[in-house]
Amino acid sequence: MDTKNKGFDTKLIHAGSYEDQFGSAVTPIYQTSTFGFKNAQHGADCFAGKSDGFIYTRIANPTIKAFEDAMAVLENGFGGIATSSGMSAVSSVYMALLGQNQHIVCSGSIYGPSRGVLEQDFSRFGVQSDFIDTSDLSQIENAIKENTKVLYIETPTNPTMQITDLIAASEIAHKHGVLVVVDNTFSSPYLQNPLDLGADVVLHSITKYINGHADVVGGVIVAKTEDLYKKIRHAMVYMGGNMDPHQAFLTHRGLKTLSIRMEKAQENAMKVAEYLEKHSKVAWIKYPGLKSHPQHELAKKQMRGFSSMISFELKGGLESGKKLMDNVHLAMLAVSLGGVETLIQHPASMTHAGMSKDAREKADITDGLVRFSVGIENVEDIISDLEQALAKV
Ligand code: LCS
Repeated sequence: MDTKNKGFDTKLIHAGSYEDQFGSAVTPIYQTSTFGFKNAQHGADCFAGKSDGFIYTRIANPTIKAFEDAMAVLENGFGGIATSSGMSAVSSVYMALLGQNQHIVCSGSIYGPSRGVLEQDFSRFGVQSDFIDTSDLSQIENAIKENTKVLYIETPTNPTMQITDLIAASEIAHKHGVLVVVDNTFSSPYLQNPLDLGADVVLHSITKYINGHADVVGGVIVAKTEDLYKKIRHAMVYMGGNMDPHQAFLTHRGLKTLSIRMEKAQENAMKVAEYLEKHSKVAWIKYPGLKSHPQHELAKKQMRGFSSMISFELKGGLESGKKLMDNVHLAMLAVSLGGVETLIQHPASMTHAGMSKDAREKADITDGLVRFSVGIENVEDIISDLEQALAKV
């Protein structure tokens, strides 16, 4: 269905849906590794790109394509590329856009492995990386070098919730011929469209808000132009990082309720953030929806809501944080985020444990920081769970 001039929710439900011979309401799971050609010429034409036919599921598959097409529509890009995990999306983009003796500038506080794979693995192939506070535009300007090819931004950052001005950051990068890649996992396209704000490539761990049900690991990339789309798809296909049809089916099913899940989650998050901000045992809290957040005004301008991720530290730091995490019952002590269930975790010893303490400190990931992913349960229950756990701290 052509959803071009339709609203976001209509796009969520109908983009990437195609009629088949049975009139299926949703794209079925095409659980097949390969596709037969009509004849030798058809096979040759498929490989030469002269025919649209499917070839082999690592290259493309109807169930995966339906999800990719939906994401391309939702992010206003040329095309989507679904991947086996969020990290596969991140690595495919690095692989496609970086080479020997080339340089990437990244937000300092990004998901630990998105940084680690550059420092520990891409560095072995001569890729150079620098990590800065991209919410400070002068740091971007200063970090760009002659050989810089990519500016990689998370906004809000995981887990420090810093917001980068995407329009201004993209202007600086483009002035120097640098491509802008944005990890939009924390916002989802419901709240923010980086390609509309100047970025060239947007990616997601769909494990989070896009799928939303804590039952699939996956990723997706959306490129703004055909050229970038082809480059990144080539890297993904050759590295073998494709999503599989069952993953794509579940993810596309989860995607359809993104708006209503995100609305409820962020409404809950605002109430939880207000509760924590007033609590006498809380030392500091970062939630973009609070006026106390340093980039609250920017978040209001750039995003259509504030999502449902909160970072905070208790007075008494790590020891108090551990007590809290050991005493919550409704909130699950687990990594991941953006699902229907509330989760709590400790970045310094969990998601960002792979970073050196020095790098964590520079990126404001303190030892006492606790990260809270607010779900869509009754908010009174989430708050009373926190209340009883905080009483034990
Ligand atoms: N980008 C961001 C912003 C993430 O938060 C994650 C995972 C990834 C990429 C990688 O995605 P994955 O391969 O796991 O699908 N973040 C996690 C987190 O904060 N806790 O557990 C996983």
